[in-house]
Amino acid sequence: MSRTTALTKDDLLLVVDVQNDFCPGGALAVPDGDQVVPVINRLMGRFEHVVMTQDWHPPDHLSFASAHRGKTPYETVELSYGAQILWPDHCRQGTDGARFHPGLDDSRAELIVRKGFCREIDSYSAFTENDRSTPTGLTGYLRERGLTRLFIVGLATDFCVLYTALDAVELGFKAVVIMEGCRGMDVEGSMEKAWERMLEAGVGKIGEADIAR
Ligand code: VGL
Ligand code: ZN
Repeated sequence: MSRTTALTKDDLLLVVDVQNDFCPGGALAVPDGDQVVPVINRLMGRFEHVVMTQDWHPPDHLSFASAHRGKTPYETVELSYGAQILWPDHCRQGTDGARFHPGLDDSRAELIVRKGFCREIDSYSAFTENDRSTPTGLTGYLRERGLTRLFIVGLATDFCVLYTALDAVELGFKAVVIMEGCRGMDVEGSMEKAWERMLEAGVGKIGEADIAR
């Protein structure tokens, strides 16, 4: 019996935040973040549908420590919707850091979802912002297009990939994370916790080689 996954025309590759600021040398670099680029380029050729997300913050975004007097990155503050980790300034709209990694092939992307552009709200998930109520529009797009299963790759496994996968399942989609296509920040055990939460929620975890040829 084979345990490979066969792709169909209702499957989508969702490429999360493969941007310069999340790659080595960037403002919020994920260790080895750039190593996902060749994997994702290869995977894009296997899918009928590709959507990408782009973290896209105004310069005074409230997820930036610099927007709060006396605060430093990785501290937590209370925003209107609850606890929010503060980050170094990253993915500011129109900057080089916000651009996709130059090696990433974006030619197959049929939609680019920008997120985190409301000054007061951060957005880890590609579906719903951190206030847990403001939609990005991705749910409507997928439903209208009849796309039901998401294969998720990108940065970072323990933040934007995690919340995107959890929301996908909660919204009634199937979600599968392709391991080699992701890298995590791993702050205080966040990687192990992320996989625990995803597997418990019913998110699939596969390797690139598990996709049927
Ligand atoms: C991300 C922290 C802040 C991510 C984005 O893409 O995982 N993490 N903004
Ligand atoms: Zn961000």
